[in-house]
Amino acid sequence: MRQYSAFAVAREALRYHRGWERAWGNPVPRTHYDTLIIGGGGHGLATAYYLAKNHGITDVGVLEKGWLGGGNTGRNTTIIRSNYLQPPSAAIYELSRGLYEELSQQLNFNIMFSPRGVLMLAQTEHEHRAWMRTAHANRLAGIESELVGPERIRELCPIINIEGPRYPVLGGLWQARGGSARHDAVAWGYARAAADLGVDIVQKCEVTAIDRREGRVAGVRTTRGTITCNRLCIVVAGHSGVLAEMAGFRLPIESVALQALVSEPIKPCLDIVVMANTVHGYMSQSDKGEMVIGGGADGFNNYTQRGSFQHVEETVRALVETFPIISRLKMLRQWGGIVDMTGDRSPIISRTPVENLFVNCGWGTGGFKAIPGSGWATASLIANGADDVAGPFSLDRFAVGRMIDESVAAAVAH
Ligand code: FAD
Ligand code: PYC
Repeated sequence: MRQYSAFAVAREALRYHRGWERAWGNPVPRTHYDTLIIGGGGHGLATAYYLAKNHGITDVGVLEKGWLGGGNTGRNTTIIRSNYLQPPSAAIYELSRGLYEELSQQLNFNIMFSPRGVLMLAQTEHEHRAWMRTAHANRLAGIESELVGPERIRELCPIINIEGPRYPVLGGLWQARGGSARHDAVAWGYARAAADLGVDIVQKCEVTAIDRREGRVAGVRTTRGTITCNRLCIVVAGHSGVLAEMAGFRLPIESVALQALVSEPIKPCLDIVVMANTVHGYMSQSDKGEMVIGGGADGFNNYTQRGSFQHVEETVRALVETFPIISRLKMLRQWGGIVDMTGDRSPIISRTPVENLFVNCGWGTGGFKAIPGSGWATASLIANGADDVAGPFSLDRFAVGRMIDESVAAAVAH
């Protein structure tokens, strides 16, 4: 693979950009791989990349039923932070945030990481206490975050209505090194770097059945033929329950729509990410000037990738209350993704009842920020059979009651 660089851009400019090669290939799927990954979202692609990069396992196929990043990875609002409460979460999200800082250089692909800072407002006494507890826990875990008061919030975000008609802003949890990145660039960057190391990325290839032999995984049947494998990892977010059923076991996952919308572009007015969880809305401004807006998840299970109308209304009402200057904006577009929710709002990275079949899911409303760390830990679990970071997120926690409760840190109403 040729390096992307300023020189490459200059060279191509001189020859009408005719010399760029494909970022990744379009291989016909082979009939056997050592390791198969189902799902070409950020987590599946990052897992493939770190299998090759960290463990030298390159006989890997990634099977994606649609296009890369066409699931939640390309539908999310790109918030990156690591200010979670419990030690296992702090470990994986901070690993991830740290990897994001270097990812453009590591992948030689500009993922437009923008550490602009993430502010989570406290608009009730209860929320204020919760963030105070999180700030203490973060300090113990070595994560930089701080509790800030209304004056500092006014400086960080002049457009905020501090007095608030219903919920005045009492303070907030500020993570200065949080931020955002370009979501589909993360998928494309991992895909390109993994393909360069020998991984086959196969799009338009839906897995329709999972074959087992004597309790072990044997392979998959797909819309492009049968493929055998030694190891299989299911990384399909909202469709995890469907794939687990194909393999003969059940997951403690519910699939619900989470939606987002963007406004028409306006001049720069917000240079941080703000989450107002009491009123159920959050907002940032994209490089194009659009206000990127989201709220809580839908209240019923479904697979529609749309979201319900009343949620748009509720979210916008909450944000107009918090940022009155957006009241005259027009909505440009709206979309939804199907998120995979666990009861404790923490992910599952685990072996399964089927030998050599692994699962990575349950990221719910918050897995974009986790892509690098999750891929790193999942690759290590697959390669070595165990991993310290992934360990606490194993499936058996639901059987023995070792929950990792992140319902507050998840920060999106469910
Ligand atoms: P996906 O990106 O969904 O990838 C799974 C892939 O599996 C899909 O491409 C799908 O086509 C494929 N697949 C499914 N079934 C099959 C099959 N049978 N065969 C082959 N392929 C199959 N997280 C944050 O950290 N910050 C945010 O600000 C944030 N905002 C969000 C806003 C919205 C509106 C949504 C919907 C989500 C948000 N999230 C956020 C959550 C985040 O997007 C997800 O947790 C993350 O993208 C999950 O990545 P993934 O790779 O696991 O899943
Ligand atoms: O996990 O920070 C998050 C998040 C914000 C919006 C959706 N998820």
